[in-house]
This record gives sequence, structure tokens and C-alpha cells, in this order.
Amino acid sequence: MKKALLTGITGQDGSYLAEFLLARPDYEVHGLVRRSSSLNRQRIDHLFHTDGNAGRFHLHYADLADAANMSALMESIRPDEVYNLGAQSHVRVSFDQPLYTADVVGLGTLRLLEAVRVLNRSKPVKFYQASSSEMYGSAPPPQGPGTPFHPRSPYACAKLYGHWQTINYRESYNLFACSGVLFNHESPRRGESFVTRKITLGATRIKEGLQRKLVMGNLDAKRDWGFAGDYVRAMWLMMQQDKPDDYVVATGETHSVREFLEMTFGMLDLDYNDFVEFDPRYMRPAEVDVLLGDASKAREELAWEPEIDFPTLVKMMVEHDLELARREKYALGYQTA
Ligand code: NAP
Ligand code: F7E
Repeated sequence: MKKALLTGITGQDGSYLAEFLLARPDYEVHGLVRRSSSLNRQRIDHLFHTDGNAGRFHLHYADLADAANMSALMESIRPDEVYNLGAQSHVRVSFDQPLYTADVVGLGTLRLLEAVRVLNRSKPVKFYQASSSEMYGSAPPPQGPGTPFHPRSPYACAKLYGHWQTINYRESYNLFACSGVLFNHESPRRGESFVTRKITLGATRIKEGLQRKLVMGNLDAKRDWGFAGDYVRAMWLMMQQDKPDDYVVATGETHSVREFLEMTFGMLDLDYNDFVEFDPRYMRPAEVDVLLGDASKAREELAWEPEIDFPTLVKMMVEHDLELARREKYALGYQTA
């Protein structure tokens, strides 16, 4: 039985990765969770009730800001694979909380790497770092291995620090440390304040008469959007290679926020122009205009391919959120159609 330790297990990717690993009979999954005043385990609750998971799924309190606690857990769990997915991952928020973001995203990675380095003295342990396409920032598309980084936010700068520390630990200590430079990936489990989920939640609530308008920022930004379920498979594949390396994971297609709006509202027989308003509050001091990833290395070396295309992703999110809106409407006592 292999032991995997995941930071960020309560997040979008953590929940899909835990599900993916537990679906394999040879994994025990240990997730690190932050203490919060109310429980935020909606994305992983089902894993406790899934047949075959009993005794193979464990949660532990920890925080990327707390080095001593992570070292102690590393020593007691003694994992074979460590996936560092924990982060203050919102780019806009990182401008409001630059120091906190740098601490958790940048130094947090270093704290975890140190704990892994110490454990690696007594047993082999592999490390995965959740790097981000945000590190490319203003570099012109397409972005791939070899494209110079030009981060445009405190979040991206902190991710770049974690990325280089991961490479430095690999080169300095011969650690199996790899970094996945993942482009945007979404799902029905995406956090509500990221643009795709904000749109699918807003549009479906508008459709059900629960909301009148959707207030947005820059509609011209373009992103290479994939499905989170496909991307956690790439993380795992990187960790199964003979040698650690860094890989870009992307679909190779880019779409604007406006196109995402058009498709989402179109699926609901609505015109987004009738409902979307602009608010400068959602603009960023510096924007990343176009992201378009070149994942040819991952395709060739990992035999990785995304299975979900852009329209299927949008449809999946719309259908999920329409169901949520209908339940909300029903709970409010409205007549359902
Ligand atoms: P997410 O949904 O925002 O989840 C972030 C996770 O990190 C949550 O479990 C959160 O816990 C945890 N966390 C936050 N602060 C922490 C701290 N101080 N100590 C320990 N854990 C902490 O993010 P995601 O979309 O799943 O992304 C996973 C990782 O990939 C992140 O590192 C993100 O930066 C990176 N990434 C994401 C994308 C993307 O498009 N999704 C692309 C490239 C890279 P709570 O639930 O308690 O808040
Ligand atoms: O913004 C524009 C916004 O917040 C996408 C994180 O997972 O992916 C994510 O970062 C675009 C930006 O994601 C709104 O200006 C317009 O250009 O969904 P987002 P992100 O900043 O690309 C990367 C790869 C990560 O690593 C991050 O962790 O959409 N936009 N109007 C808006 N964005 C938001 N959030 N809200 C708006 O109202």
C-alpha cells in the first residue's frame, strides 16, 4: 500500500486527486486540513462513505504556515508521495493579501520541501509542486517549457518562488521533486469566486429567477481552460516516471471570458448582454491577457491527453449549477417548473 499525503485536500484539485488515488486499490490517502470555525469538507465528504475507502482515508490538522506541525506529520505518516496543492490560490485576492500569499504559497512550499528532505534521508519520498501558468504572466502565447516567466501578481511571484525551490531541491538533494505547470482547470467543484464558476452559478440563478444581474471585470482576458479531473491524472503520471521533471499541462486552446459567458448563457437560451454589468472592483492592478499552453512534452512523455473539451466542460458546469439553482428555488418555496 502506497501512502499519499496531500495539502489542499479540501480544494477543487485535492478532492479530485484524493478520489483518483482512492479509486486505485494500492493507495492510502492522508489529507491535511486547516481548522475552520465551520466545516468546509463538502468536496471530500463523499470519500468517507465510498465503498472500499474505509481505513484508507485520513485527515490531519495542519497549515502551510506551521513548519513544526508539517514536519511532525511527515515523520508520523511517512508518506511515499507528497502532493503540495495547498495555497491562497486567488490571483485578485493576492493583491489584497500579498504577504500572506507569499508566506503560504512561497514559503509554505519551502517548509514542506524541508520536511520532505529530512524524511527522504530515511526513506524515498516523491514531491509534487502545484505550479501555475500564472508564472508566465505577460509572456506572449503559446507558453511552454522554455518560455521565460514574467509573473504579474503576488500569487504568481510566490508560485515562481515555490517552483524554483522545487527545482533547487531536486538538483541539490537528488530529491524526486517535480513541478506541474498547470493552466486553468475548472469543474463543478471550482471555487465560487473564480470566473468560470461565478458565470455558471450566476447564469443558472438568473435563469431560475433567483438573481437579476452578473457583475464582472475584464471580459477580454483569454484562458486555456481544461477539466480538473483530467489535470489531477497528469499530476499522478508525473510522480510515476523514472525521473523527476517539470511538465506543462494544458489543452492548447484559448477562449476569452466573453466566449465563456456567451456559451454559458447560450446553453440557457439567454443573451449575456442583457444581464452582465461591469465593475472595476473585479479588475486587477496587472492583468494576464492571454494564456495558451503547449503541453506537447506531457503528451509525449506522460501519454497524457485531456478527455473533456471546452463545450463539454461548460455544459458539465451549467448542468450542475442549474440543479443547484433549482434546489435553491425549491427550498425558497417557489413553484418549480
Ligand atoms: P483551491 O480550490 O483554492 O484550494 C486550495 C486549497 O489550499 C484548499 O484546500 C485550502 O484549504 C488550502 N489552503 C489554503 N491556505 C492554506 C494554508 N495556509 N495551509 C494549508 N492549506 C491551505 O485551489 P485548486 O484550484 O484546487 O488548486 C490547487 C493548487 O493548484 C493550488 O496550489 C493552486 O494555486 C494551484 N493551481 C491551480 C490552478 C487551477 O486552475 N485550479 C492552476 C494552476 C495551479 P481551505 O479549504 O481550508 O481553504
Ligand atoms: O480569472 C477575469 C480575470 O480568477 C480568470 C487560479 O486557479 O488560474 C486561476 O487564476 C480571468 C482573469 O482565474 C472576473 O481578470 C473577469 O483574467 O478565474 P480567475 P485566474 O486569475 O486565471 C491560475 C492558473 C491559477 O493558478 C490560480 O490559482 O477572468 N475576470 N471578471 C474575472 N475573474 C474573476 N475571478 N471574477 C470576475 O468577476
